[in-house]
Amino acid sequence: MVKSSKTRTGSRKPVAKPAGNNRQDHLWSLGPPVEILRPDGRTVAKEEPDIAADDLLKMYRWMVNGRVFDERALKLQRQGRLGTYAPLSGQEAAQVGSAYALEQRDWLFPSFREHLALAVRGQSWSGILLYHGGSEEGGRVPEGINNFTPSIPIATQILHAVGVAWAAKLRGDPIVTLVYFGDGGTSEGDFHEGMNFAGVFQTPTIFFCQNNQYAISLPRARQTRAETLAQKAIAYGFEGVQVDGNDLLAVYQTTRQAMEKARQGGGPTLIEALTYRLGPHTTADDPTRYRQDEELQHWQERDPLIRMRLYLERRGDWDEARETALWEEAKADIAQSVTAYEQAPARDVEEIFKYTYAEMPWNLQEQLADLRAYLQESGGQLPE
Ligand SMILES: Cc1ncc(C[n+]2csc(CCOP(=O)(O)OP(=O)(O)O)c2C)c(N)n1
Repeated sequence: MVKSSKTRTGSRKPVAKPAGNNRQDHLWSLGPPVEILRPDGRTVAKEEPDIAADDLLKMYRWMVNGRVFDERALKLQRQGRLGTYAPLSGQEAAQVGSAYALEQRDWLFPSFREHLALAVRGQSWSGILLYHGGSEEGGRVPEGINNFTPSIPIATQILHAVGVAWAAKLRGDPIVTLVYFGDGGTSEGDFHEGMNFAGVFQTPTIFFCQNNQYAISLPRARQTRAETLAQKAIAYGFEGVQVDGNDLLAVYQTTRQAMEKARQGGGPTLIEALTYRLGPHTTADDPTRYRQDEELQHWQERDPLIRMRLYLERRGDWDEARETALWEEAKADIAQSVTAYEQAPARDVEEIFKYTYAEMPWNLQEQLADLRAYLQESGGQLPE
């Protein structure tokens, strides 16, 4: 595999070891973000990265599908046909490059914005819509797909990912876990506890931070005084890498390297993917209240889809006709998924009480009884 001309966080510059300190050799200072593709679709290095043409096309297809899905989901919410939804546009390279790099046996732990990563791993778009439509069915990950369900409480999924990785290590099961979280997630205690545990026990975990520059309205600069989020790994004794998160090839290559290292017993890696959320935080948010138009424009020019399309065209693997056909196919596929979602049988409202505990605790039993009494009185009408 061709190395980017830029390198992993500090693999060039080991931090000086003060006398008497028992620091290990695996300490890194900061290097520039890993980059393979420039925004104009040209590669940073002369040599082409060693990624099969078929994989490049598949990953680009996923990115386009993700964009089409995202735009459609946003409209469905606006039309009252979907519940609250967290858009992913702008983060396609970060999600596809990382999810595609994993093997099927590996486990993925999403937060609430990784719809595309879930789809890359085999979950259906209609199932993902069911989740956002409030159906219990949407929370069921089909057998054989090693994705956890989305975690809404920020950073809690990090502990799950480290725990599963540790269990696998103890059992001698050569799997890797990858956990997504945002820049805001790095301020949670769960992040630090998970990172520390992973460092001490050398768990095969990839901490994948999508630094999309905001935690709702809070900008990255207010999140931490640290120059990068990747450098937080240094405190826990393992490698932290910053990567251009809108560069599909750099994300894919960096994640693969972290995965191979983890599988060979090399322990965890923190990857900070520098990206941008082009849309609102969720459908309940208005980003014009805290972001400037110029900033949005700056990132629109770095749209990960444009960069990849230009790259494929330059390689001679792509043209206008294929591009048009791909978007048409993606729109048709997503339209079918929307139909499947809307035609799914309505679920019983009582299900919301049923799937969290093997035995329903007393407080849920009381609430269920209250609901039944209410429905009897209202003639089956739910409250507005
Ligand atoms: C423990 C917890 N605290 C607060 C919230 C409310 N909340 C929802 S999203 C969010 C910001 C998350 O930002 P970031 O981690 O950067 O992820 P992003 O939304 O940008 O993908 C907050 C504070 C929550 N869901 N969970």
